[in-house]
Amino acid sequence: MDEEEDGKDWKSDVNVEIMAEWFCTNCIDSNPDDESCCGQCGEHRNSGILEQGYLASRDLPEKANDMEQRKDMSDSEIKLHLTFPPLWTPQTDAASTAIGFDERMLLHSEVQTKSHPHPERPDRLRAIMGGLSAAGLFSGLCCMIPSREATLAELEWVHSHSHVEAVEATSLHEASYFGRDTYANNYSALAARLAAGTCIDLMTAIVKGQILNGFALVRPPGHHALSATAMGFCLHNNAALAAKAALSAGAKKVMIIDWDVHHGNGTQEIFDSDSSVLYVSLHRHQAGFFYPGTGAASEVGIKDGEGFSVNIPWPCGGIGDEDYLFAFQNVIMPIVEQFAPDATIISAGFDAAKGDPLGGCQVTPSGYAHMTQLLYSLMKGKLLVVLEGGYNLRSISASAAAVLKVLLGVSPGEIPPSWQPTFAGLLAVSEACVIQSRYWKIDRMSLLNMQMLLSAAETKFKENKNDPRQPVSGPQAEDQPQG
Ligand code: X5A
Ligand code: ZN
Repeated sequence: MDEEEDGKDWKSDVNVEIMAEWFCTNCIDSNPDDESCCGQCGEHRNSGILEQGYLASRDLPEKANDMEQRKDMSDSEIKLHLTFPPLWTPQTDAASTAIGFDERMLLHSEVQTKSHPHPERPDRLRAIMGGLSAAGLFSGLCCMIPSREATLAELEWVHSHSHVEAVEATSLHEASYFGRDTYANNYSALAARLAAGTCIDLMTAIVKGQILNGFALVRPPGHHALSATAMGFCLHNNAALAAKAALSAGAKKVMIIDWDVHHGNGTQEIFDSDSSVLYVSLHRHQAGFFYPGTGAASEVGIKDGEGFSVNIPWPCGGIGDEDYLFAFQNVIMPIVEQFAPDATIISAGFDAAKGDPLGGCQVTPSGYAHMTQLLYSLMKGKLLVVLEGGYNLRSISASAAAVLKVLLGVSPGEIPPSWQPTFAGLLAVSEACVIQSRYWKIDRMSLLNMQMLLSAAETKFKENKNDPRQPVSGPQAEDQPQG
């Protein structure tokens, strides 16, 4: 009543903004103003994801959520408002699962100058943290290790001095860029040091047996960061730093398995000639036309490191659980068993997940759980999971929860025997097998089996309009029961 009389409701048409589109909070796709649900992922425009629902970041006062106001808060004041206070004490029993997280990593965000929001956004960590809490996986089940900033000397374990300086220098500017897609603001260098330090400490605690395993919920991501270059949303290479930490804590052989949908060109480069670190990656490659373009099956490492890079390059998008698990069973696990790592790091991007706006693949939480379980069994639980990419909030929350469950000892059970690779998956896996058999024992029967499947599938492939995503039928389906 009052308002109407005051005329507060009335808007002059001078300042009315014409809102022609809105961006989905869940997947950042743009939608026309007259649509109420996202055409890409189905999220309702006002679903309240992050603001009210189970994905909300609890207890954070408005002040701490507001970048502008937060600038005036001291470090200790920000710490006071931490949603999840550190619970870890050095005597934690060795069966525990630790989470690494620090809300200051949310301060790294793109100063909005573009028409479209950047996919690598603070909400990613809010969504995952909220999702894990809602799944009941936090309280009582996990512990948190205190976050720590990596020192500049530690960053130079894998990066050049000038790279470290270049990243540090961004804190003096409100907005900087490394290339077109890798942004920094005043807080990015801090966030990147925290991400790296958290990974280093989790890895060290695992190798020393203080905790069983850990999940580093960190950003900015790391696997594209080269020794001298920030790129692909990555500033410092968190997984590579964790590998160095494992070596300096006494591990002799470290494995990094990278299931982010993009090839981890940074990690591969850093350990290219190093035989103490085995780098394994599954990624969408498309003959080099998918970002960042590297990661062909023929890239196997150089010098002493020859045979210590394993690439499984998907020829197209749309790859899902069946192909990922087929790769694990036929190339990855055999090689990992022979390498016998003392420490294993998963570069866990969730952008191969169903619904991801960048990846265009089909992996489900169950697929991520099975991959984790295979590595868990081999490593007797000793795993460090490091978050890389993943841009659909619901997909990454569900996937991270599925992985964490396995870390906590809940097995997803047997891999469904009905899972069969697609023609595209079979193509990539058999190519990797043939190349890697120069360095590792690959079971001759499974090589032969793959070759048979492949030639049978090739015929079908040509008959069925060349669809590389069609499943190939296993020998069971072809063999008629005898007698
Ligand atoms: C960490 C990650 C993707 C970069 C894509 C750049 N980066 N177009 O997923
Ligand atoms: Zn990625």
